[in-house]
Amino acid sequence: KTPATDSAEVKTGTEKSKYVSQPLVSHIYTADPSAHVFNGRIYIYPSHDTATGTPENDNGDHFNMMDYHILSMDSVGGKVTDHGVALHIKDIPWAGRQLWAPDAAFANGTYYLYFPLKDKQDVFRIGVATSKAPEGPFVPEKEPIKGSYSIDPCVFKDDNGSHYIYFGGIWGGQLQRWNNNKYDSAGQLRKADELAILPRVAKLGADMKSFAEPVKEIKIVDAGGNLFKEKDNDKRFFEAAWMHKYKGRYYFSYSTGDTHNINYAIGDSPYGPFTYIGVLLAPVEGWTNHHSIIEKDGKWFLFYHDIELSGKTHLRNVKVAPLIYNEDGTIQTIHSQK
Ligand code: FUB
Repeated sequence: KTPATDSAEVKTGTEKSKYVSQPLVSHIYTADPSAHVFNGRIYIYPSHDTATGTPENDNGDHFNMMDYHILSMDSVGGKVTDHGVALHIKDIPWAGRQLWAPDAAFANGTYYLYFPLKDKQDVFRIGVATSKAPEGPFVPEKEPIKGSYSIDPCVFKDDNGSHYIYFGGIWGGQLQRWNNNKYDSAGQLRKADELAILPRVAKLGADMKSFAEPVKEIKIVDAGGNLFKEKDNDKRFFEAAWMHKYKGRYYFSYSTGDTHNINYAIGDSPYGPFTYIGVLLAPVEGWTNHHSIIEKDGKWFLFYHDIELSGKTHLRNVKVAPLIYNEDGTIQTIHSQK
């Protein structure tokens, strides 16, 4: 396999960039890559997909993952190291099933791994585990984060040192069961003409293991300031929140799930509102689309996944592509399909 960036066809100065990348590793299946630069090195916190034989359904039961492996590399295109099992479900006291898309952060001289997992009542919560090394192994807290729910945590550090956790996902991610931060097992998906369900954010406490405030909804609006409806399903939030900052503005990006885009919206506060801009990553091979964005040595990169290695929607492989901004701060849509 050629290194990821060497085989790139990147068109700059146009509205779109075309890029064909290679799986970063092929000895295990990996997905949902949350990338960070720690100590000058790129660390990727992915899901570890495995073929458990769980039948496929709309709740994503077939994504029945048991552990996490952390990957790292010096630079994009460099050798990728798999650091082995960083956290296993058997070591999490409150675990039911399904370790989904994680993220990580560094503070207080400690690395924190945030992970969604169903508890013993089959309700998704967000857990946290700690390590003195970015690659783990991580030791989980005995309980999930108090007040946490649903899936796909993304932890963002703002320039003033505050950390915010973004999360949520509808359908199998159960966000439709949470209204005003209260659980309703009968909670329904929205009807076509109803306003779409919104992603969530909370500031983290200084201990990085608690929410410092009640969870808030995040507004994603169109150019006219209107919230999207459920029928706007090529634009509304589904799952896979990611936050990054570029030239002082906050970029909230996310998957539209059943329409398979990664979209982005820009705002002036970590809490939003965020104004919808467009598609950042066009649909990839496979049902899910999930990404992260980092800057390394002055260049920006998008980490994402597809199913090139397996052809199966629950056995994915992570990839990376360059991310290119236009002069006005908009991002050129990445079309990764060959
Ligand atoms: O990997 C399991 C789930 O699939 C993630 O939590 C979602 O974002 C989707 O990628």
